[in-house]
Amino acid sequence: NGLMAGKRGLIMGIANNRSIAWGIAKACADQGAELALTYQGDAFKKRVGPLAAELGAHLAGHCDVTDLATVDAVFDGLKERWGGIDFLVHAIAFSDKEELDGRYVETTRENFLRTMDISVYSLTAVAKRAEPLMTNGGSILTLTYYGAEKVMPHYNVMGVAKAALEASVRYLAVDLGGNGIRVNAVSAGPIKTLAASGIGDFRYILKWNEYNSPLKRTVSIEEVGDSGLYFLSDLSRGVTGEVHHVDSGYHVVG
Ligand code: 0WD
Repeated sequence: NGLMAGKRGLIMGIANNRSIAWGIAKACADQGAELALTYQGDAFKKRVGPLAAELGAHLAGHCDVTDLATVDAVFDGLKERWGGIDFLVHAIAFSDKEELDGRYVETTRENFLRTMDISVYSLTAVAKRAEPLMTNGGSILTLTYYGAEKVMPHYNVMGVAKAALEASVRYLAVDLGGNGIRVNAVSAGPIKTLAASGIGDFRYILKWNEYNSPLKRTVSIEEVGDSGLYFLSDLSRGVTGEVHHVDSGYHVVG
């Protein structure tokens, strides 16, 4: 029963119960999806383990996208366990928080490359491994932010990375479209998560969105989860290469 009945998917990027990926996982499980979750390192295993249990989800193991052997292990494990998957959520990003403050021009080459590797290349790396598992077509969803389109204070190198991520969505949509695999992004408004706590003056950004967005409030992980559900389910079967804003409408005014 439900929109996701009979569908199996991998969710990457749950750090804790405030993660956007957790909002998406809950929405999918509520609609009957069977889920596998990855975590990054033992510290997060302690948090993600109980969350997996709450949804009856499979723990698909440690995955650090900078170590492609751990990515291969996750997809090999899923092939063995399920034979294939129907959807994939990529909610992973990282940059040195020292550089999510002050001027973009100060970005170091080392952090630029690391930010691009973890926040951009990883989508292509997982899409490549998901493609052979999506034998009945599928849906891949990533998370982006308005800082890709307009300069947002402190977002800096992450804004440049999100612009490249959004371009990757379009190129992947073309590459995988022939196999019935769709690739889309949700551009979420600011939400207080672990990753967001690294961004300078984040509370100000939250308040700014609250005062200036058409809905006059920020969005929740449940709201991003419900919009994510549309992209992961067959409701959006005619949609690919899209960047969809779930931001209380901020992008029409900001
Ligand atoms: O305001 C916000 N919070 C917004 C976030 C607005 C718009 C977009 N986003 C994006 C983020 O840029 C990111 O792409 O949403 C995505 C999810 O971020 P989040 O929910 O805000 O943050 P958080 O709860 O900290 O999750 C980030 C995940 C963590 O999950 P896991 O389970 O993997 O630990 O990214 C993970 C991080 O650990 N992560 C990595 N995962 C694998 N390999 C790596 C890595 N090297 N680095 C970070």
